[in-house]
Amino acid sequence: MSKKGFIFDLDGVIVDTAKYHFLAWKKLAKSIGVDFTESQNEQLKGVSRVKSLEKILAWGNKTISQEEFNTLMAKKNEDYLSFIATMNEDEILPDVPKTLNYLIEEKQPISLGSASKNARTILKKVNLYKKFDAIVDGNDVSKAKPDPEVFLIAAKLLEIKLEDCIVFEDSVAGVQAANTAKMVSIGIGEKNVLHEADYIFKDFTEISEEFLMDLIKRK
Ligand code: B16
Ligand code: MG
Repeated sequence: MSKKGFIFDLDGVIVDTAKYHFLAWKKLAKSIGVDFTESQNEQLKGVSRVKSLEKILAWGNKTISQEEFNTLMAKKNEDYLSFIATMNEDEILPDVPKTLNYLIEEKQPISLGSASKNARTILKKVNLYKKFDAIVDGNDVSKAKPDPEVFLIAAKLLEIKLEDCIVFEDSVAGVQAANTAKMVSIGIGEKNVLHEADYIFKDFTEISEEFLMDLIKRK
């Protein structure tokens, strides 16, 4: 049986923490007199904490000192951590465990590929940590999505060629990163937002075992 490398983004793919990032950024932006829209929020998905704050400041035409920047980043993370404090298995998105279990049964290597520095904490909270052969998160990379670094490291750890890797992503930046790495990109979310992906599904309930098997057998 051939092996492919299956790489999962975390926020918005495995768990719906995207809503907590949104709430925390909204609160922070409001505190400095900046507002942003839902569509601007799409541009924050998959993007590192530093890059996200830079974008919000640019939207609000704000310049601040490095010290203030660091304070705001810490504040955002504090709020975010308080939102995720009570997370448990109930917050795993539909059919994610089913998909992971199927791939494990089929002996396919699986990695996390997330921009979040909180990824390991979250995976442990929702009890999925042990399902992954490799974990690459915001602590392991120096370049944020859409740079493909996070997925390149995942492929290396799984010992799978780039073109044999399949990435599940909910963000535009992440889909672009997967495409740049010449991996198969599977968008999880809205068609009009993720149109650059090779395949798009609303969520994992739309992904059949036949489809996963076709990916495994793909030449
Ligand atoms: P943190 P993903 C990303 O995770 C989020 O989508 C993005 O909104 C967030 O800013 C980024 O992680 C950094 O997260 O502040 O926890 O380090 O979607 O790549 O799993
Ligand atoms: Mg995401």
